[in-house]
Amino acid sequence: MKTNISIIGVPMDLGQSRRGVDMGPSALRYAGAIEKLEELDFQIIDLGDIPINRPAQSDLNDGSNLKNLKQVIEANQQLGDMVDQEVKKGNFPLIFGGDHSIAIGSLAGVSKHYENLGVIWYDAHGDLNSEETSPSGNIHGMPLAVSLGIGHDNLINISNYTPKVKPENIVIIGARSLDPGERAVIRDKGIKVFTMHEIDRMGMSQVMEESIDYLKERTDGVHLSLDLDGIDPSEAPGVGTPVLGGITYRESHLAMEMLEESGIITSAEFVEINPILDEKNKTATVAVALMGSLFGEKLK
Ligand code: HAR
Ligand code: MN
Ligand code: MN
Ligand code: MN
Repeated sequence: MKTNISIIGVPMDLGQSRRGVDMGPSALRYAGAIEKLEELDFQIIDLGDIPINRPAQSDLNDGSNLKNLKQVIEANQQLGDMVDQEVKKGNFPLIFGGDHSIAIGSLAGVSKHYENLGVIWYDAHGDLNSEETSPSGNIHGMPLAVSLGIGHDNLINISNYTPKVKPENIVIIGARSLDPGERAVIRDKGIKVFTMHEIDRMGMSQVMEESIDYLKERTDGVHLSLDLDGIDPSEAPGVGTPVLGGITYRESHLAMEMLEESGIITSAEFVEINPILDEKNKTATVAVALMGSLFGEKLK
């Protein structure tokens, strides 16, 4: 029997400075995410959107330079608890962002259920900054570091344990904008990265084959964290921090199909869709198409 998919929307835009990404869950629903998954014969449990506590103005509320720290912690704690419950019930958690800071909660919820959780970070960015290295103070540039146990105490200890993931269980795909501090983390921790350079040279097929083999060997579950800015802005324009020279739609489609064939993915999130910056909901439409591939749609 197919596992049920539990959808959790996180209308969060406080992990960065441009408003609009809070509408991501609506955009995904409007683009037909649920219908697509139902067509693929999954039982969908739509848990709706979790409430986000919006401050009157952008808050630097604990004297750190982390924007909206308190709200980001609250939302991620709640998300972590919900994801945890769904995994306990045997459901597949599928999280609709929201900015990428919500990966902190997703990983907090899934990670304790696995001995060695793997993570695929499909993104133009590394999201490996900390308070010390961040050029922006935006927490959406930090979730992978936080999950490794690097960062503010109250972020790394969400759900009361740290770290959520080991560096050798991570594969970053699509990186093309890495800050100096992020490069240092990648080097020091030995994180596996397929930058756009490798995708160009090897082709997506080989990148995915190697990623899947690598994760299969060492993990017992894999969370796919898909930031739509990993895809080229010509095809996914509705994102807050577009970076030229990204992964194509076709390559992404292939990547999702190969992940589906491998059977390694046990939870996923689609983040950073900003409908205000989009062209006729194109980016959410791309995301829904990729969900289709990830969950087994093949045109025959
Ligand atoms: N690296 C930059 C920072 O930390 C930009 C991060 C942009 N992040 C995302 N997530 N969109 O991938 O501020
Ligand atoms: Mn990201
Ligand atoms: Mn990104
Ligand atoms: Mn196809």
